[in-house]
Amino acid sequence: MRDPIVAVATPFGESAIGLVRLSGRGVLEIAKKFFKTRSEIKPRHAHYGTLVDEKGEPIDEGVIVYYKAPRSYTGEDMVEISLHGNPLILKRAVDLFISAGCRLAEPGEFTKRAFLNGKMDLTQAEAVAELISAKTDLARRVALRQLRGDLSRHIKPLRDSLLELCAYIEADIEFSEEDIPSLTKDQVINMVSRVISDIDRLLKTAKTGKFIREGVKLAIVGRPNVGKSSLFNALLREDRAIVTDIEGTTRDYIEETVNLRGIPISLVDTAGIRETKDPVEIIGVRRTLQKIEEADVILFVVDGSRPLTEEDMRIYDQVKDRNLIVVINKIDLGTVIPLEIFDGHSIIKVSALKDQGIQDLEEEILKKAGVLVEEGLNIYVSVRHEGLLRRAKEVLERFLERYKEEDVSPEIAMLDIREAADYLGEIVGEITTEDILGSIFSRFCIGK
Ligand SMILES: Nc1nc2c(ncn2[C@@H]2O[C@H](COP(=O)(O)OP(=O)(O)O)[C@@H](O)[C@H]2O)c(=O)[nH]1
Ligand SMILES: [Mg+2]
Repeated sequence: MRDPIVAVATPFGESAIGLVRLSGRGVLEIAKKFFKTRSEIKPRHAHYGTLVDEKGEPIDEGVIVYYKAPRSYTGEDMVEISLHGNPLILKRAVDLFISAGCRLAEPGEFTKRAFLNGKMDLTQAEAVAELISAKTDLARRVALRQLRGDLSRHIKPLRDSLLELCAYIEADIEFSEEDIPSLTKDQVINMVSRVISDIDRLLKTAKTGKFIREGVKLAIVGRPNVGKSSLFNALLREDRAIVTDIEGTTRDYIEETVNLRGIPISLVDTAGIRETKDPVEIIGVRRTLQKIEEADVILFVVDGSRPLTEEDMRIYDQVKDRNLIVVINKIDLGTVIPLEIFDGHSIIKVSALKDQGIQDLEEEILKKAGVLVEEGLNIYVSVRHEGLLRRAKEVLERFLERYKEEDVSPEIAMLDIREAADYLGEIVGEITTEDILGSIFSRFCIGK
């Protein structure tokens, strides 16, 4: 068992209950020094008791639960003490346990230990953080499925079949003289091709997986007064941005997130990108340009009830090569502008004021972003998984290409297939390094 660690597992601030968590060698003894119960503490039982300081003075009352290894979250001996959620009390408790031999846990250290002790694999450990930070119900569902091992159940068989292939090839090398049935060239090609097509199926979920986790970035641009802020509010279904008929009202961008069918969409209402001498507005314009740069989808808004202006066209020129939706606003006033100018782009007509066409626009946003939420599909790979899947696929494709054409020596074939298997192993954490673990767990909060 590893050295004892301690942390507060609940958020900082006043709350009904705050939880202090300990894990590692001797934590029950450490806890008992400062948490006094009447009866003896039994594993998996809740015991009422008193937290006391070095002099035996009571600090708070609470409940302790002891989880004996290996039947705990981390797989080690663990103690969880629920106290009143006062930051002073919780800090005091942590300090006392530190004085008794604990060390303050690093971010994600409990979950890291759960991984190191084989309680969960790496995709499941990642899912813990995702479950905590999920911003939509879909994101929560996807995280929970990953936590339950759905992604691993797809990755592991792929890795296993590559390892099996390696074993065959290895047997061929070692017993080449003997009469052991070995794989035909076609069989090898089939096995590898099947793995590649399974990898492809997973890769197809990557884009949506990224959007489910990180959201789609959407920037609303257009000259002043076309109705950007009104559209922003209509998509948000509330009045967040100030709407006026005075030009340049929105001097800086405003950002809010809406949930479109489970995908968090972060909407940015931009300041009009116009030339100006006003120093405040200059900063707004600069920051706006940055937001436009980062956007996955851009809504270019024009006022359909008036002829297009030079300024409209100047802004259009700046964004026309991007992933763009042209929004013709104010259709309640009729449209006078020729739409051919925007040929090649999706065009959606709306009235932000009268709430017309907003649903069509929402559909188009998801389509433009490339979101593919399939009914019944329960895994969406993350950016980290995607990178490793791509590398595995590249290696296998390179191998197949050569293997089909020439006599690849079994030693070389082994190397390639082994490399691909290792990339898949890195996804689930069968293959790992301190660096990989560090970059994953440092993103966790303390106490998790
Ligand atoms: N008739 C009509 N007026 C609109 C519509 N959308 C916005 N407006 C009006 O246009 C003016 C400018 O709107 P605003 O959202 O502030 O434009 P922004 O400068 O592009 O952010 C306001 O008076 C709005 O009420 C619409 O769909 N129809
Ligand atoms: Mg505005």
